[in-house]
Amino acid sequence: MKFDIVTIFPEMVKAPLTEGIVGRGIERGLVDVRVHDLRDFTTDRHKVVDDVPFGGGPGMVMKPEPLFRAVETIRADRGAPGAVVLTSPDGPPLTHAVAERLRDLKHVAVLCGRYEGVDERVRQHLATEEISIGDYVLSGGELAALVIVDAVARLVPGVVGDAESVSRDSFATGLLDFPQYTRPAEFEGMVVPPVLVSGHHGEIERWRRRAALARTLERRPELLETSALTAEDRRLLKELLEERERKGAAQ
Ligand code: 4F9
Repeated sequence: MKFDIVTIFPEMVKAPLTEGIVGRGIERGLVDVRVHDLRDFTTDRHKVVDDVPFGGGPGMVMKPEPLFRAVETIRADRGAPGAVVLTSPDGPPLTHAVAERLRDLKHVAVLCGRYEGVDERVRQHLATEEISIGDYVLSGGELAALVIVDAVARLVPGVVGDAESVSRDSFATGLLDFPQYTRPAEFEGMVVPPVLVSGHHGEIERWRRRAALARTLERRPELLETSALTAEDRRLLKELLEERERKGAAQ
């Protein structure tokens, strides 16, 4: 999986990529990330990357030429990326499905925007899509780019050691995760649900599925509309809803 990140703060982006799971993916040769300094694609003595907005107003706007030249250089050196993503709070949100789609493209360029603005011609004629990582403003798109790279890279086979853990992750399953516990079985009076230490694998699976459904119902009910539910899941959900009814009625 190839990534090319274009930024005015290359050092901000590079360090986190050397750590953790993405770092290991890079070491193993499964992920290849190049970070490009946008200023290297300017042609003026002062390496100017932004300018005042036409029509007036506060803030600066990122100039189109350096961004177009950066992507042109990436195309020449690394081949045409399958997507040119502009990080932007105006874009559709990053989801598991978006991360899977980008993973399948094998080569993604990410342009780190800034909220004050990016010349509209970049959005219309250079970026193939915009992606937001949430409804808040960041000082720049660098952290958003890192979030995108992390979410996509961990879906590349072999990057996460345990493939089963990736396919079982919440959002991969369409549900929130079930609660996890580790030793000790009792800590300061707080106990681990006995079924988990029972060794009954069938019962453990059922308990986990029910707990995942309960948590999703409680916190993110809208996810249930798009997750793949079995007949048994629907039966459990009905049970959970009835339980909720009874508890609600008792109060
Ligand atoms: C990008 C915010 C993606 C949320 C880019 C300032 C941004 C952002 N998601 N904020 N520049």
